[in-house]
Amino acid sequence: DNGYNLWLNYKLVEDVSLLANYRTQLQSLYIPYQNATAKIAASELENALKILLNERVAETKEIKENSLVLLKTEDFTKYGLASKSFEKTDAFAIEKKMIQNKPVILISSPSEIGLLYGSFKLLQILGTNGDISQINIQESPKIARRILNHWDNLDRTVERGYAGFSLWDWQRLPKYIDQRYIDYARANASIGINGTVLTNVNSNALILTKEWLQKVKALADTFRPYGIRVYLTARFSAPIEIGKLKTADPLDEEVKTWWKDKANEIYNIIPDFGGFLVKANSEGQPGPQNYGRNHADGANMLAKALAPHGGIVMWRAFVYDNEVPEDRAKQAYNEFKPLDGHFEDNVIIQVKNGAIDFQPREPFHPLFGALSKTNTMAEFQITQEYLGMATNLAYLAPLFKECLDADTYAKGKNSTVARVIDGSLFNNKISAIAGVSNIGNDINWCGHPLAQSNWFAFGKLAWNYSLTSEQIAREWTKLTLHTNNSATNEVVDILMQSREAVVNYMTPLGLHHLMGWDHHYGPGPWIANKPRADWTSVYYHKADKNGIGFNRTRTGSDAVDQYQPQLANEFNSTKTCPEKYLLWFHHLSWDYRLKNGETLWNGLVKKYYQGVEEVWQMQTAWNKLNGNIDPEIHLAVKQLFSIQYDDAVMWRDACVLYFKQFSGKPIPAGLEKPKHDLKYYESLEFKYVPGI
Ligand code: BDP
Repeated sequence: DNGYNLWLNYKLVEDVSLLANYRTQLQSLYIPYQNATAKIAASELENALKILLNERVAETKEIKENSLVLLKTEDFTKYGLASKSFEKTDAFAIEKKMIQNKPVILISSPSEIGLLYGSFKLLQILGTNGDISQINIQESPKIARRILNHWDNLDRTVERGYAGFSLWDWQRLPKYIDQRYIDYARANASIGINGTVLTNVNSNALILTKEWLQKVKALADTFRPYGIRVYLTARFSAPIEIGKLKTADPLDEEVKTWWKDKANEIYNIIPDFGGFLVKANSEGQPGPQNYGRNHADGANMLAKALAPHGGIVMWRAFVYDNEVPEDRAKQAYNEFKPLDGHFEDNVIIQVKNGAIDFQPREPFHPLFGALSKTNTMAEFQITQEYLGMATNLAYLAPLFKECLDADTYAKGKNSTVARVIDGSLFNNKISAIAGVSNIGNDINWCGHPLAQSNWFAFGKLAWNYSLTSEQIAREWTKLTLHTNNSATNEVVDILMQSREAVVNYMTPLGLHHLMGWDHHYGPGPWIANKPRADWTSVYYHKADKNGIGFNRTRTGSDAVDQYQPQLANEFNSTKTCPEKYLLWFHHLSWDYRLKNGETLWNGLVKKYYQGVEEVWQMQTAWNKLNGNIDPEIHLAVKQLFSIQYDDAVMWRDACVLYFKQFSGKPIPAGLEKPKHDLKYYESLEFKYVPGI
């Protein structure tokens, strides 16, 4: 198994009685629709059932006993069914029903795409050997737009991509439709993802030219029947670069007209185009501030161009200007909070899960809940830029959920981030969630065979953020690896501890931004003296002989007060600040006592050692699974764990030795000593790491 089939890796049901039960209930298929999406649902079901049941479940022209029936709700009365209503058009139900006095399993939805989602759901139930005898489920997505962000460049390199080159073969588009595009769409539809931004946020205006839009159209046409809309990144200076205008000032009439015309052109070619994703005035990208305008001026100008066509603007809050702030964690809030209420209805502010930058652990971004009059969406990074790329295992559902489940207190208790972004807390018109894709043209899509679980988890949580990380891990494992019960438990345990292990050997106790310069792979707590202070590590950890940590309390940068008072107070005091965020919010002496009575120095060092120990545990547990997992996948992951172990030791030793210079204290007794000195780690280069 080379991993190509992802979680659509169907296999004959092994349990003989369960197989017999499935066969009895799924004897034929009835789908009275002919559009492309319905045909896909039929063929997905037929193809999968042929493998799962080792039997052909053929389509029939009328409903037979024990068939699988797919019906849109608008046709219920025709079949003598009581009417049923769903809140969302892509919702679905799967239930045992009598139709025309025949027992059937009915998948119903207001739309064909809902029928496709329901079909995939049923296949997932069968693939995890669920009971369908009394099946009765109803599902409705909580967030309307569930979007992958590809940081793919037009030359097919992928920014922060560790799984090969971009899937989009621009050179052969639009005439050549790679099977890969179809398989990509299938995988996404099977987990409810319904949007894709094809291009990098550090964008190239070329994509908006006539010739390139034809290529985009070919992809949009391919994805459409799978319910996936295409979006593009819009380079703010495009009117100058491809429009030959002298300015890109958002208040300039010619500029406004240029974008209106561009939107008209795009919608002529791609009628269901989703809209633009914009990174402006951030890391050198052009934006409205170049013309003395603010983010609302820029976003609204684009929004007005898209509005007549139903398009949206996802305007990123990941911004920082040329001035190095005292605390970068405060910048996005400072820029966007005053603009709350100034954005058009079809603008949504895309906020990273944390205020710095996709670190192994960050408290949730204070902008969540702070914009009560503005649509807000979350951006997660599925690709592991800061968590060991595609060599280290870090199952990210726990990271995603830490943010989604966090309570902002914006409207009292239970004002979770999830309720901000699903639009329910502030009654927003649009709701969305984005994940920066970890997908490339590697045979197994994501580089690390187990990193597919992160794509899967993102889709599952985007659909239903109430699922637990463990439920998702279990489902992914069974569908993908076909493990028996005890092996499933083992794999789930490995997945569930993996992200915390990475936090422990990279950035425990609230530390952040300790990674090596530019590549972001290995350790670099010593990084200093770079073009901007907030691109260095010393800016963030502030270690000196007196202690370590960023003082974001009221005696420091006061970032705590960007949160609601309950949280601000909690974070502000060492007594109540969760230890996982301790050094994020506090600068503390090396002798500070942790909750377990240890000194900060000893506790910090022990966390680093614990991280390595946890990798060793995962590695050992995985090695024992030999024989229970497909050999190709087992070997691949085994080798990756051995790399991860060495990486973890490197991170631990480099960080511990580096901080030891300041603490002046020994590594606690009983812990193995680093094999090299600090100089050795400082001299390591990562020339062969992709993405540099
Ligand atoms: C940073 C990445 C950089 C991205 C940037 C962003 O290092 O490659 O362009 O995020 O999100 O973490 O815009």
